[in-house]
Amino acid sequence: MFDNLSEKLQRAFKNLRGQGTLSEQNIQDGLGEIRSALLEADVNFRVVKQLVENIREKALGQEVLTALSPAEQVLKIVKDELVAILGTSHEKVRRGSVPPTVYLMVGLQGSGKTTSTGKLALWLSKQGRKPLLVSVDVHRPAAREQLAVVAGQIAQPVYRGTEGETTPLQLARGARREAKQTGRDIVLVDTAGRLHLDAALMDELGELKTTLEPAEILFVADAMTGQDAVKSATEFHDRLGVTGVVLTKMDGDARGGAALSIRQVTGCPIKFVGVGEKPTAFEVFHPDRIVSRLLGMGDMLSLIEKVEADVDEKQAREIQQRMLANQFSLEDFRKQLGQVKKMGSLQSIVDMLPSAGPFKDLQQAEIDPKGLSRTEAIINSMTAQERANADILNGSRRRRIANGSGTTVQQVNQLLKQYRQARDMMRGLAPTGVGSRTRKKNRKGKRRRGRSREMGPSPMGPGGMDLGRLLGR
Ligand SMILES: Nc1nc2c(ncn2[C@@H]2O[C@H](COP(=O)(O)OP(=O)(O)O)[C@@H](O)[C@H]2O)c(=O)[nH]1
Ligand SMILES: [Mg+2]
Repeated sequence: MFDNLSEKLQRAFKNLRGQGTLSEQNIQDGLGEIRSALLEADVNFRVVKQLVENIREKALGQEVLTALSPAEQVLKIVKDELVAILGTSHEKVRRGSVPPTVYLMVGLQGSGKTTSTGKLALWLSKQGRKPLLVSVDVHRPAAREQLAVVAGQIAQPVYRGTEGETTPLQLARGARREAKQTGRDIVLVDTAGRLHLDAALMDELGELKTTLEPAEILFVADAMTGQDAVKSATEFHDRLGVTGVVLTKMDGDARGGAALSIRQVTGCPIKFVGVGEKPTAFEVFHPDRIVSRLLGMGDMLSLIEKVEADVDEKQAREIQQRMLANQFSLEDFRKQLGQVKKMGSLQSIVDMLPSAGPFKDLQQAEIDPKGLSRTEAIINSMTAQERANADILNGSRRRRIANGSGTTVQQVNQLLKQYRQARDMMRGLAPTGVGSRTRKKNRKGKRRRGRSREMGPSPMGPGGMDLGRLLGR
């Protein structure tokens, strides 16, 4: 998330970086770039205007601090302003005064309400709460069934209603009664959505609000819809008084501007973000962390923890030894991919890196998890002998491997080509090149830099190996 914005902001700061002092002119230039970066990231234009104005005022009024360079000074102002918009710490969810607490999940159809209801229930249950789920979409039985399936996946109870309960209100009341009787302390109400806002839906939700007195009305917004999400957030908020926002699909190529805009335009805090389809792909929203990431500072601490926990140092060293001895086999290649997979989504790791410095090109590497699995499947279908010595892989062996791994002979050939390239590259590096700073051309002809020595053993593979190249990108 936020890739484009942080890249643009980085560029704006880079241009300022060469300056000795902050003059009105170079602030002006930098602001222009910040402005267009924010607009391109789909931040609402009014929000941008306000933000840029605030930054200008602060930057101009700023004394020239000797401890900070002009770029750092502006960076700090921008960071403070973004944090001011998003809030400094995360907002806790509320509890009702009488149990069970009720939360209403509202939003347009397809925004991720049902999915988020399940995610939130799972999250709450991990906090020691006992949720009961209920869908009040009486118009679409499939919608209610979907919630039941979601509840099953996370092993939380769902209220299905009795025969006499035909209205949203009756269903919600029924759920509340059931929660009381069965000792569930929070009822999550998944409401009906529409493709567009209409009066009937608003009346229905308004009635639910009046009767149930929910502690939270969470507006579920699809981050990918950008300014449309901001518009519907405003409408829902005006009508219902939204207490918090769940921003979904932040794992997609959302430009991220919706997050800044919704908060600024409606004043409603973002409480959670959805980062995938699985029930666990759900995070408490931490504005300060997002801002650091947005500005390309990276969440280095979380990254370091992740790398330390997941990489098998010993195995990495063994592979390195074999590389040095020119014995890098397909088996080693596979082990290495295994390590990459163990670290979870590579993209989530790449996201944590600062978008500047040695990692810059990695951000664009776009590692495809499907490609990783395919590569593993192909190598798994080989015999030990074949893995040790790729040269014996003739046509009929390749056909057998393709069949066995559910791939095509072309894909097997492609993998072998990648492997050979990787092996040859290592031959070129060994014995002195391994572990040192290496520069080489990737396929697009752009220069790409491997991990530098200062970073220690690479999580992607030992010795500054170029992962993008290994994966044939
Ligand atoms: N990638 C991704 N997909 C999501 C996320 N949240 C929901 N979805 C998907 O969005 C689609 C619509 O979600 P759903 O919960 O049915 O939306 P509803 O109509 O508002 O209830 C489904 O295919 C979900 O799997 C998310 O955070 N990331
Ligand atoms: Mg739904």
